[in-house]
Amino acid sequence: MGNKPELFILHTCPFSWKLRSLLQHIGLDYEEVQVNPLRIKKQLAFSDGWNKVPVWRDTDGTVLVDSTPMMKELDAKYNSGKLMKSGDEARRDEWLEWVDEHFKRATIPILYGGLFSALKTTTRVSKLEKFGFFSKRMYAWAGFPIMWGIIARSRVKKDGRKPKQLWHDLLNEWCEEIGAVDFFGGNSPNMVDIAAFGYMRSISPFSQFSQLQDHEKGMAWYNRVEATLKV
Ligand SMILES: N[C@@H](CCC(=O)N[C@@H](CS)C(=O)NCC(=O)O)C(=O)O
Repeated sequence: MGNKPELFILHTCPFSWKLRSLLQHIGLDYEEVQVNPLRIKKQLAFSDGWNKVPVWRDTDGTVLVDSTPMMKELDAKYNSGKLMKSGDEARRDEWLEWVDEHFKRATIPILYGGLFSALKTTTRVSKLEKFGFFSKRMYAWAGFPIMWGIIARSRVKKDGRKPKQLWHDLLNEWCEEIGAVDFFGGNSPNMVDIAAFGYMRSISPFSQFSQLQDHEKGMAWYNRVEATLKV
């Protein structure tokens, strides 16, 4: 344990991006610990069997897990609960659930939904994550048939839409709900904006992000949220 709170992450994990976005938005000083994807269990042994990133460890040893509850707790503890404040709690909760459900499901298809796409993504993941020397090479080659062939292909097939179309449909629905104001939260982002932004931002290290950038309104909102980050 250090003298700063720590956030254990994988660089390419969408849930980790939600937390990083929240912490940058509220401007909290913390240490980022990038775990080795093949050593998660060992490196997160203190998480009491959770063994998934992100995990938060405070300087007093308090451990928080699971991205959405974790974001709520950190907002309450370090940001006077401002991001969860809402004049319409039912709408906030409904859309937080909507974002968690739909944006989460859309990340794998866009990154791994095509054979070439999956190969590009796993090569990039192998560079961005802290693998060991051999596991980096092994993942770049062995990871993509697994991600594409076993996980992504069936999801794309089941949905029936091209991954880009899926994202554009979601962004249409999202922007429609936001309406004429700048953010879901009104004049400033609230928890739902930050969660949605985090999922979208997790695509940004990959070339497939350009397919999201084609959505003009969605990107205008994305850029407005990005401008509120303090780092
Ligand atoms: N519900 C969790 C999901 C976290 C999650 O699935 N993280 C992935 C990386 S994106 C992970 O750590 N997987 C490792 C494993 O399941 O062994 C959250 O929102 O934090």
